[in-house]
Amino acid sequence: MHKKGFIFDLDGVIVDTAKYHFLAWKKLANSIGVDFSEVQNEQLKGVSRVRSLEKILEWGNKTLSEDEFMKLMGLKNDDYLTYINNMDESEILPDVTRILNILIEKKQAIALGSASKNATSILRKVNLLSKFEAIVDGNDVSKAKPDPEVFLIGAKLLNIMPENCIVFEDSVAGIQAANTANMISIGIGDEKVLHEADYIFKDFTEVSQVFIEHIISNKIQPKNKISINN
Ligand code: B16
Ligand code: MG
Repeated sequence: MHKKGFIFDLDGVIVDTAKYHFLAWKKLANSIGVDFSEVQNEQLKGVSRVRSLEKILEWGNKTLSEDEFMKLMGLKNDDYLTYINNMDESEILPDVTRILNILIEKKQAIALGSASKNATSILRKVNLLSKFEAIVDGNDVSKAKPDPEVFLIGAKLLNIMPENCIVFEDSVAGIQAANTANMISIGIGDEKVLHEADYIFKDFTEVSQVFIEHIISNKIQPKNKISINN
């Protein structure tokens, strides 16, 4: 049996913390007289906290001193953490646990590749931390998605070549990062948004055991890439 590296994004893939980021950013933005839409919010998914605030300020045509910028990032995170503190296993997205258990049963390598600095505490809250062999999060990277750094570090920690890794992502930036890393990119979410992915599923209920087995045995190749090493 081949061993592959399966790298999961967190927010929007394992748990729907994207909705909490949206609520916290919107409240923060509104407090400085800026508003943004759910369509604009797509651009905040998967990108770092710093970049998120930069974008919100761009949308509102605002400039801030560095101190104010840091203060607002802190306020947003404090608000976000009030949502996180109430999380439990019931917030794991449908069939995530089923897929993780299939991968564990098949002795595949599993990592987390998230931009969030809160990733470990969220995984602990929903009781999934022990399923991951490696965690790469916002504390470990210097370049945010769409830079491939987060996934390349994940592959390295798993000791699996990037072309033998598979990324599950809900964000455009994350799919681009996986593609640049030469990994199989699997979009979880809306196909209109995630059309750059090799494969797209609405959620994990659509991902069959056979699909996973075919990836492991190299029967499924990336659609958007020229070749993959077996
Ligand atoms: P934090 P992911 C990302 O997580 C979110 O999608 C993105 O909206 C957020 O700005 C980023 O984490 C940073 O999160 O403020 O908790 O450090 O999707 O890469 O798991
Ligand atoms: Mg995400």
